[in-house]
Amino acid sequence: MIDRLTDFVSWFFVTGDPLIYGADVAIVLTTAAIVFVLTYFEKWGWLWREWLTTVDHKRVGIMYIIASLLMLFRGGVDALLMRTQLAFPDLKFLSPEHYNEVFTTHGVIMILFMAMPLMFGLFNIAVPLQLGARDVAFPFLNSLSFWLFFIGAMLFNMSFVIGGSANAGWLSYPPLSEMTGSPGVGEDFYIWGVQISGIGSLMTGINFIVTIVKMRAPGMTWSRVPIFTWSVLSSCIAIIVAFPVLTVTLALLFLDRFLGAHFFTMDGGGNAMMYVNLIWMWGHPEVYIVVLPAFGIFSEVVATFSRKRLFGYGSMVFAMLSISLMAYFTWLHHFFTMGSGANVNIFFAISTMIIAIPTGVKIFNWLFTMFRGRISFQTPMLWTVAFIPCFIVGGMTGVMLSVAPADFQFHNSYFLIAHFHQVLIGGVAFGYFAGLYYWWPKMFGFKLNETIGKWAFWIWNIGFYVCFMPQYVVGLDGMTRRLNSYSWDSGWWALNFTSTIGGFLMGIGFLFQVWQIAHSIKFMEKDTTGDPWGARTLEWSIPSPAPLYNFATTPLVTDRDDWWEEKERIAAGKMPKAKPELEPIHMPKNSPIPFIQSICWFTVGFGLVFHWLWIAIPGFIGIAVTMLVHSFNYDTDYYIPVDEIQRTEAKAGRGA
Ligand code: HEM
Ligand SMILES: [Cu+2]
Repeated sequence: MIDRLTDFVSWFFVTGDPLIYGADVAIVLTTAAIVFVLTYFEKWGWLWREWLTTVDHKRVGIMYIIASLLMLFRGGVDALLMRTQLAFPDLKFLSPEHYNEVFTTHGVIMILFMAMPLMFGLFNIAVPLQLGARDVAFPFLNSLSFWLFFIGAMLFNMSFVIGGSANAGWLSYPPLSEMTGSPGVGEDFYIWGVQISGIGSLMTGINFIVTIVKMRAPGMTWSRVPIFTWSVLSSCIAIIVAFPVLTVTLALLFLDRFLGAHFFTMDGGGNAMMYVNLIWMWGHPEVYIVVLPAFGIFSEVVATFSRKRLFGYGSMVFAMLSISLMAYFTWLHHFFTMGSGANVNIFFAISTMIIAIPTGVKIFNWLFTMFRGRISFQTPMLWTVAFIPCFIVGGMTGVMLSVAPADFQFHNSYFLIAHFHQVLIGGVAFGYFAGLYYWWPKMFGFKLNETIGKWAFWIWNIGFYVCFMPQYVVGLDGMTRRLNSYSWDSGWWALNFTSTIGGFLMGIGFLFQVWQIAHSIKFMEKDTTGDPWGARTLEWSIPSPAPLYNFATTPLVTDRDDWWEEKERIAAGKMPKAKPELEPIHMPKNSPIPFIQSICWFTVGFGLVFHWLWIAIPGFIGIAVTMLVHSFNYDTDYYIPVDEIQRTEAKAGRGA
């Protein structure tokens, strides 16, 4: 009996590595600390009422952002572990098996559990406010989406200490990811972690499309929609087309593993390349899904900090929408080497090159916006200005990769790694940082410290180039990706060592950002204007942080940069726009169901990972029951009375 128990424990928990034991201890200590703090300060009720059950888009946004920054930390530690292993030839720091796990978790976490939620956080913070709306179209669904993402991320992260991590790469190609290649539970954690959070992403896509189409303030015609909101729309259109493909692909892979189906195995009539096609039919649009909103952020920031109207608004919108369409015709550039023949490769090579055109248009628009502007280099603008050259180089190397015959040389080399980090860090991460700095005062009512922010910015940037430029060279010199070790005679040491130094510099940059946040909270300088940057769109017309109901009265939009024009009118001595009488505001009620249902999803995922139906089935029942309960709940809304609105506005210094 005891033997069986110890066998089970050593199989169930990951053992044998000091790193893991360290993580075990850290997890137990952190959990204990959180429980202690919440109990000591009697904060459980507050946590439950104000956060876990909230349907307020602003709070959901903040939760997304906190979770994604934690994931940035974990993904970053993974990256530094790999860079440490590669700092010298023949190092034994990470075993080959462990290295496989680390690049897999790093890739999955960075894209799906860092970039996606940080992006959704910014959607939630900014879009309803830019539209002059009370909330998103479906606040309940919004909260459910968040919890599905969160629980998916937890499930995936858990595999670090329970059961073992996935190790077949961030896209889990078969046959490696089939039972024969990966008999452990790591792949199943991958499938269910990504699957559950993916369902959440799909619902967010639907939610924001409906919000943007239906909830614009009166007067906000399509040509007056703020550019960030346009970028969100183009990203969400790509989401609702791409994510169902991911769901189906993962479901088929799961059937292969769980029931011994043969969708992707060579025996039994399956085909592994089918998987590769399907996953990239989601995967390529996915990279545009995460970068389009970054383009939107850069556009807002560039206009605000140049104190000029965005140059080429119409072409910007057209470029973004055409990218979200063209994203579907390029997926095969990820495997030109598959052997599908010259004609197929030509089609996908050309379609990929064509995408460079709308991207180039955007770069010129940003430059022309800055041209003769009164530019102020505050942190959001710094990230934007750094992004432009970085993305140009990343884009050019992308075009190099799209030359199909040349790709036979570049494919799966460090040249590729350098390229995609250049667009993912220089485009996506820099963009979200710009957005985070930009909207931070709107979220919390105070700005982040600029001096520490500038340090963080420079360290990140220098680190970036030191880390990734050598990788282009070492890639051309023949170093392949996912390589855990190399020898002295390869001649790759100096480049790799330099790259590792750059990686650690970026880590230090991240620490500066953490310090910056902590410092800014401690020495908080409250922003009482609600518009600390002198910005242009509606979200800056209300107090910071925005009151629960956002706008005391629904704004009437008469211009693209409505708030800027209003400020100009007032400065010119004209009357501000007349505001309608206050009326009670219709609001959605908080609900515990999204949180509870996500726990049921977790149970389902966990049960299916271990093939324990006795856990999975109650989870399914729980999902059905919570859906039913919510369907028959008619007590979902309430009104904020006028006197309460008056009091809130007066407190924020606004006579309504
Ligand atoms: C913070 C600095 C970062 C460093 C130092 C870094 C470093 C690395 C390294 C060393 C690899 C493994 C290369 C290999 O052995 O094949 C890798 C892979 C990868 N990284 Fe990063 N990375 C960073 C940030 C990011 C970000 C921000 C993203 C996405 C938003 C990202 C996405 C990926 C992906 C998708 C892979 C491929 C994983 C795979 O091969 O399955 N990385 N990175
Ligand atoms: Cu692609």
